[in-house]
Formats: sequence, C-alpha cells, structure tokens
Amino acid sequence: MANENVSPAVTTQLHGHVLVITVNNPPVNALSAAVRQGLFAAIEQADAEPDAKAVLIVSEGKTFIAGADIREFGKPPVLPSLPEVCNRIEACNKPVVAALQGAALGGGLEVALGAHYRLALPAVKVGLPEVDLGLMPGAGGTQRAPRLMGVKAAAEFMLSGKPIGAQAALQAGLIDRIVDTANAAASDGNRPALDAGLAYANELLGTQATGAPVRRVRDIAIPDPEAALVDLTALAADTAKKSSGLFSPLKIIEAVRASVELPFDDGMALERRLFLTCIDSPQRAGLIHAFFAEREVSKVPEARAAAPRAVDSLAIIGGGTMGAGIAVAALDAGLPVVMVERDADSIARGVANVTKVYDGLVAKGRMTEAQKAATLARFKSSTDYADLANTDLVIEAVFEDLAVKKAVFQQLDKVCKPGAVLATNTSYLDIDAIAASTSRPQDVIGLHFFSPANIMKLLEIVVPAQVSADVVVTAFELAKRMKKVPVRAGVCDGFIGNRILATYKQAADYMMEDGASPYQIDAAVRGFGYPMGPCQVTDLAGGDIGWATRKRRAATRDPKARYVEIADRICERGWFGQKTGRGFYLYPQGARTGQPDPEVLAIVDAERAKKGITPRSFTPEEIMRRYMAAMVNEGAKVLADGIALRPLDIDVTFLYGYGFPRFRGGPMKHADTVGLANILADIRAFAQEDPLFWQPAPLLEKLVAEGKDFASLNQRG
Ligand code: 3H9
Repeated sequence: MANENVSPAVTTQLHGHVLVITVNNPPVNALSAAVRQGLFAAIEQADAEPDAKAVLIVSEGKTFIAGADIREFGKPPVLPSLPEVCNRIEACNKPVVAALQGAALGGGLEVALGAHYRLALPAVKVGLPEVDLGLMPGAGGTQRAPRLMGVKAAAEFMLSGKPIGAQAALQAGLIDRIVDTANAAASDGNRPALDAGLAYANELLGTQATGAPVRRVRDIAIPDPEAALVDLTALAADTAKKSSGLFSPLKIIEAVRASVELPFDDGMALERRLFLTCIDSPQRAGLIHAFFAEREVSKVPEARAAAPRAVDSLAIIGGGTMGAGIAVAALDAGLPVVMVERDADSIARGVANVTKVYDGLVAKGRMTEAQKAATLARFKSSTDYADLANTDLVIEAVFEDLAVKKAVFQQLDKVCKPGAVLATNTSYLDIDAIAASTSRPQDVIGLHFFSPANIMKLLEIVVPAQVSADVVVTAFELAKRMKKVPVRAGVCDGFIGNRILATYKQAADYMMEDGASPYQIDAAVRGFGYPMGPCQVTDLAGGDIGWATRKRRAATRDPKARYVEIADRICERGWFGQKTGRGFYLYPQGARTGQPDPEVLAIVDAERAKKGITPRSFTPEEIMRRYMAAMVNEGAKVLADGIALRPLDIDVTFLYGYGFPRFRGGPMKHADTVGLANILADIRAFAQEDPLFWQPAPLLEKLVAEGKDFASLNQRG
C-alpha cells in the first residue's frame, strides 16, 4: 500500500499487517490541529482496513512528540481535542504500539499512553512538563499515568514536570520495553524507532493465534486506592506550602484524586474541566510567554548577518568573586581558562576562589576528586599579559572603574592576537569609551554576568556602537556553551537590568520614607511572587556596594530629584547586611534569615521626621502598583532608547537576573496583563506628588493612545 496523507502532518502506510502512522510536523511534532485530525483519521482507517492487524505510531525527526502545540492555547479550539484523539487511539480494536524516540512530552506522552504498547529507544526522555507552563496534563495523563505508575509516583512526576530517561520510565511502568538501538540501527539505517516498532508489532501478532490483544490503560485498576488517597492528602498539603501561589499544581492533585475516586470517563471529564481552568489562568499566559521569550532572545539582527568566531580558549582578567565565577562557568563549559591578576598575592586569591567552588561541589558529593582534578587541569593562572597572546576570547572582570578598565584594555590591545574577542564584564560603565581606548573597537563587547556568575543564568550581551556582528554572534554562542540565557542590550548606565532596577528601587525608597517599612515593602514584593524583597537583596549582596555607587553619583545627581538617605544612614553604621550581621535586618549568630530591627525602624522614623513627612500607610497592593509602574515606565524608556530590542528581552532579563516571578511572564508581559492604560493612569496619579520622578514614558503614552500593548512590539521570528 502506498504512503497515504491522512492530513498534512500525518501519513499512513501498510507494512505487511501493520498500519504505520507517521507524524511529521517539524520542528518538534507538536500536536497541532492537523496532527490531531490526522491521528484520529488514521485510527479510523486502521479499524476499517481489513489487512491491518496492528497499528504502529512513529514520528519523523528527532522527537517523538513534544506535546500540545502551545501556540494554539488561548485561540479558539479546533476539533478533535487531544483527549478525544487519545481516547480514539485507546478505543482502536487492533493493538496499537507507540515507538518513542527523542522526547515524548506532555500530550506526546499522553498519545503514547493511549496506545496499547509502548517501546522506547534508550536515549528517550519522557515527561509531563505541563506544570512548567501553568498547566496540567489534559489528555488523560492524570488518569492513565496513575494506573501505570502508582498514584503517588504519578502525582509527583506531574508536579515536578521533570522528564525521566528510558530506564526510569521502564521501571515506573510507563513503557513496556527499551529497544537495543545497536541492533535496530543495524537492521535498517536511520529509522530505528520504525524498525523496532515493526518488530514489536509483528512479534505481538505472531504470538497470538487470534491476533494480539488490545490492552487499555483505562482498564487497569488503581493499586491500593485507600493508601493512595492518604498519600494525595499529604501531597496536597505539602504542595500548597511549596508551590508559592502557583495555580496548576493543586489542580494536578485534584485530577489525580479523581483517578482514584471516579470511574475512568468521569475522571477524564474532570481533568478536562480543570485543564480548561488552567488554560484560562493568567499564569498559563505568563509561563508560555516566558517559554517562547527565552527562545526568542537569541534571535538578534547580528545572528542573521554573521557567523561566530571560533573560541577554543578563554582568559579572565581579575580573580575576585566575579572573575572566579566566570572562570568556573567557562571551565564547566569545557573550555581551557587562563586567569590573569596583577601580582602573586592577587592571583593566589583568584585561584583559591575558583578552587573553593569545586571543593564545595566535592564536599556535597556533586563532583568526584578525579572530576575536579580533570576540570582544574584546564585552569591556568598567570601574572603576565604576554600569556594571552594566543587566547581567542578575553573577559575583563577587574575593579569597576573606567580608568582601571581602560588601562587593562590598552594592555590587551598590545598583546592579544588579531581577531581575539575582548569583553568587559562591567555592569554600568561606558563600553564605547572602553572600546575607544583600543585600536580595535570592532572586537570589544560587553559580557555582563550576574553574581554568582557560575550559577546565575542571565548574561547581558552589551553591544557597543563599533563592534562587528560576528563578535556579537560569538558572544551568543559562548552564552549557549556556558548554558546562560543571553539578552542583547545597548550601552547606557546600567544597561537593561540595572538601569530599570535603579528606578524601581527609587520608588521603593520613596515609599519607605513616606510610610511603608522596609519589612512591609519586602513582604509585598514576596507576596507578588519574588523569592526576596529589595531590602533582603541589598542585605544579601552587601549594602556597601549600592552605597559606593550612590556616593559616586552624588555629584551628578539632579539637585531637584528627591533623595532618600535611609540606606546611607544604615551603611554609615557599618551595617552592610548578612556579612556584617545586620543591615535592614538583624542576622544573629550568622543567621541567613533576617529579623526586623527596631533600630532600623527608628532610623526610618528619624529620616521622615527630618524631612517633615507624616507617615501614611500603604497596602501591599499599593506598594506593588508603584513598584511595577516604576519598573514598566523605565522599561518603556529602555525600549524607546533602543537599549532593549523588544519587550520580551526586558522580560527575560528580569526572569533570569532579578527573580521576577516567572508565572507573570516578566514585567512587560505583566504590564500587558494589567493593561497599559491602567499603568499609565497610575503613573499620572503618582506624578501629582513627584512630577520629576513619575514622568510617563512617551512610548507608553503612544501605545495607550493607539490601543496597543507591549506584545505588539515582540516580533516573532
Ligand atoms: C501539553 O502537552 C498539554 C497536554 O497535556 C494537553 C493538551 C489538551 N508547541 O526548545 P527548542 C518550538 S503542553 C509549539 O528550541 P530543543 C520552539 O518554540 C506541552 N512549539 O528545541 C522552537 O521554535 P522556534 C507540553 C514548540 O531541541 C522549536 O520548537 N510539552 C513546542 O532545544 C524548537 O524548540 C512541553 O512543554 C510546543 N509544544 O528542545 C515541551 N515545543 O524554532 C516543550 C517546542 O521558532 N518543548 N516548540 O524558536 C520542549 O521542552 C523542547 O522544545 C524540546 C526540544 C525538549 C521538545
């Protein structure tokens, strides 16, 4: 029988007595309408075709099926729905085998659970990651997985969202067998899943005189239902505590509970209802926005214009916290690294900073001594710039001072080979000026890592005026190797993240002076979904850092601008946060969680009295409206200045560098959710009190006037 297209994305072909259904919907075989329609029609065909005694579902490409097509969510539904497709597969009266390769995720795994037999290639990853998108499995996963895996294990699998490998899937009962790819590949070139699937289907047919039986997961009894309900109650209590405001985790437990308490079809109906409430939740919109945004950030104009330079060696100038963190990130990416410091003592400290990280990993059992030795074998240290003559990419991470940095770049200009990429890790200095201090500004770029650089995912790639496109692309490539999330930024004081941060911290300072305590501000920010409030972050990072910046900027500060001195008063007492045992909070005996400090409240009171301010009260909602209005307003200015390419670049910056709650999608997505007209109305109201600080961004005014949102500025590639 010839290959038949049952839909644009699904074909069928009879191989002997096995009807092979092939899904082909690049790049990841997401279950868009054409795939659902095709699968449904193909099963109908299988039931009707007398020559077909068994059915095999396989996919083209690297991935079995990555799940529902998440671009369709929020749009009008197209039939058949995925649960209908999975039920139709299960209802097939001929045995259906699913042959999994690559990833079988979400709806992809649910299709496989609708089949009667499942085999997998050894490298397969299976998972129900819907929770990461603010969703729950919605095509039978919550009803079928518990029947195969056991209730508690299935609930935990869905709550974690983490995929598991073939062995674990076999042990959990999610798949029936793992195929030895060595044999399968030998039998026929590049389609091991097809070969293995055909072999399995024929084997099933061969052993049964009457044809192989269909085995439907829906018919499996839930093991030990009473114990399962006790487990679920405990899991629900634990999840309510840990899921910090997330909507879908408790819905997952509710649906799994239905698998124990209700007949299968009623459980499916409840799953559908709960799934649709998740689809309607703004958290789903925020999390799916984050999913696409973190993939879009790498699509920058330079990527279309140039290829990356080869980077086989890397050097770091400076062995402080930042330099050492970057060195570790580069070593972890498999690169050979040279660290350069100005003298023997400094380089010894730098090397110790790097070694300390690996010692910690060994102590925690996350690395063996042998692995540590192998990693450190790629790490060299030096006090001589001449050792950089052959290095492909150099990252400067010295003291944050323009003159010091320029001096380093002049040295690099002398010793580095032509074509070497010269990067600075400055967090706010003028990179155009640094580039201009060399004879090769086309090779100079900013790589702004966040501390600790070996842990934090964000990397701002700061693009000065004269840098060549291939250097920008090289930086993106390096970010990928280092498993960082890169965001393209333009040159200005603070780039995207720290520039916006400076503004909303100011808004927080004003509220503090006007009546909100540091503890109320932190609590409101945590209530919004951040892991920590701004005063806690200051205490963690060290209050002296911001203090130094404020002192440096004092001379250039607009004398008309409001300036709050509370943080200065705290720093003047030597209270720099956790490292000194007190800051905004008290940290008795090295405690990591701070306690409110009455003396800090007294300082706040004294500052208010000094300025004649009668404190007023702020609700958490009022605090967040001001905090977010300041963030969004500055974000709009950053966009208009071309510092960020698109609103989504700002979103990703804050998700990965500043702890912004992912379920809100980022500050610009959040602004769209709240409504730009509402944000602008707030800014105009606040401007009555302080017109200098609360100047509405012209871009925000324009979007509101045109009835548009920030999403309209996110071009998708
Ligand atoms: C679900 O299944 C709900 C059901 O339970 C119930 C329904 C009723 N849809 O990541 P990559 C795009 S919820 C649409 O760079 P990789 C992606 O945007 C779903 N598009 O590749 C990118 O596009 P572009 C549960 C998708 O090799 C391109 O494919 N499933 C989808 O690094 C390549 O992606 C998940 O949550 C999708 N589902 O990683 C799995 N997935 O080229 C989500 C990807 O325009 N997907 N795209 O930038 C993944 O985890 C990874 O994509 C995967 C491949 C591991 C599969």
